This record gives sequence, structure tokens and C-alpha cells, in this order.
Amino acid sequence: MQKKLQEITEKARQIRIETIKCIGKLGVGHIGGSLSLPEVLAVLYFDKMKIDPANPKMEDRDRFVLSKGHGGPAVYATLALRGFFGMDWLETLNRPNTNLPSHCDMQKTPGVDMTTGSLGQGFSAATGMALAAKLDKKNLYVYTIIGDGESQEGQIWEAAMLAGSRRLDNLIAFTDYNKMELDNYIEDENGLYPLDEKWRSFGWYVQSVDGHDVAQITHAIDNAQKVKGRPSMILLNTIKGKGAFFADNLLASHNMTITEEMWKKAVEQLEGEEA
Ligand SMILES: Cc1ncc(C[n+]2csc(CCOP(=O)(O)OP(=O)(O)O)c2C)c(N)n1
Ligand SMILES: [Mg+2]
Repeated sequence: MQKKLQEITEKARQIRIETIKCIGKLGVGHIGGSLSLPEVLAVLYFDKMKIDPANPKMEDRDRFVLSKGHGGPAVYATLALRGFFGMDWLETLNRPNTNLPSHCDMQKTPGVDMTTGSLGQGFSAATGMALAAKLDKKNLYVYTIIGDGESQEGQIWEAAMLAGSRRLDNLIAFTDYNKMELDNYIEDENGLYPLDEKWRSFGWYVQSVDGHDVAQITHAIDNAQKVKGRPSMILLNTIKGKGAFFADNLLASHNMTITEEMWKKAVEQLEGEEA
């Protein structure tokens, strides 16, 4: 068990490195909201999800929707490391004719189940996918990640209400609770506190974990899968820009310019952390 967790932690480190490299080589991008994601993506794609990189559209696969679609680069790094496409694709991030646009696009990228970027919409789509799976009596999970800033969208709460009332226990959602949005702190803009109570009141099973600890995330997903009759929300307490010295816990990390010197130094530091 311990060995498996170590392997997933190592995958998260690789996802973080590849994310920094691909945004860094482009020179600009949503690095902050991408770097809060590697641990949950590593747990999902290297342990929990029923998927087949050789058959990305496998019928009864688990689904994943990154509702905060601006974190696309972290998903692409994950999909490349998992073998959905070559690592060389990452160099094409957000360039002309790419299959890896800045925000997730299901028409372009193998392994991407929903087009996202307009905040609030992906979560509704994920809820619809979970409802459809129930109606079709399919045995699969829909996993989705929303942002904490995204949680200020009214559409999130419409879908939350539906998922709770329709008892979608095949829907496992995460909030990337990094306490920051585009250019301000959540609580200084339009506060969410107490976020756990809000979700509970909509009929959800709610857990709160360290979003950079793969053991805690794994355990929370295991718990969520045991709960019957309620959708699950796992609040991931995360750090925006985690792991890149120029972005770590900084509001300015949202969509920043990155020089070659910056990304190379950050990658060097992370490579030095190998277990
Ligand atoms: C409907 C909509 N409004 C505004 C935006 C512009 N926008 C992109 S990211 C973002 C901030 C999102 O904050 P959060 O969900 O906390 O993301 P994170 O901190 O994880 O980057 C905004 C306002 C958008 N993409 N969609
Ligand atoms: Mg945020």
C-alpha cells in the first residue's frame, strides 16, 4: 500500500514538472490553477479511474470533467504520462493547430470527456453525465473538479441541487479550494465560508482533505464510493501555484508570464526532490 502511494506521489511530481515545462515553454498561461491539481489527477488517472489509454472512448469508462477548464495543461501532462498521446504533444500547448488548447476541448484531445472553460458549465455537464449513467443503468463514476472561484457561479448550485435531489452517488466532485480566484482572495471577493455546510445542505456527502496528500485523497475517494444515495464533494485544501517558486501561493500566478530562466530553475528544483 505504502509503495503504491509513493508511486502516485511520484506521478504527481512528474505531472507538476511537465505542467511547468509546457506552460513555461509557451511563456504564458494559467500556471497557478494548474499546479494545485497534480495530486488529485495522479490519484484519479494512476489509480482510481477505469480507463484505457488505447481506447479513450471505451463505452463504460469512468468520466472526468475539469470544470475549471483553464487548468487544462495539468490534465494534458497527466494524459501524456498515462499514455493517451506522446509526451511531444505537450510542446504544442496552445499553439496554432494544436490538439492541446489552453482550455479543455473534447473535440481535440484524446481522453478529454467534456469541453470546458466557461466556468460553471462543466459541472452541470458532469451532473448530466452521472444522471444519464444512472438512467442507462451503467456502472461508472463521473469525477469532476470545480474551482473555488468557480463556485461563485449560480450554475454550480443549480446542478448541486439536481445531483442531491436525484441522489447521484456515482458523481464524485472535488473543489480545488486554493482560496484564490482570478485576482483576489475568495473571502475578500464573495466568500464561500462555510463551504462544507453549503454542500451538505444540498444533500451531498462532504469531506475535507489536504489536496496535496495522495493518501488523504485516496481515502476520501474510497469513502465516497461507499456512500449510497448521495453525491460526494471532496474539498481539496490546496495551494495555488504549488511547487513553482515564482507562483507558489501567489495571486499573481493566475495567468502569468514565465521566462525560460524561471521555468528551468523551477524544474531543476523539483527534479532535485526525487525520492
Ligand atoms: C463564466 C466565466 N466567467 C469568467 C471567466 C474568466 N475566468 C477564468 S479563471 C477565473 C477565476 C477562477 O477562479 P478559480 O475557480 O478559483 O480557479 P483557480 O483558482 O483554480 O485558478 C475567471 C474569472 C470564465 N472562464 N468563465
Ligand atoms: Mg481558486
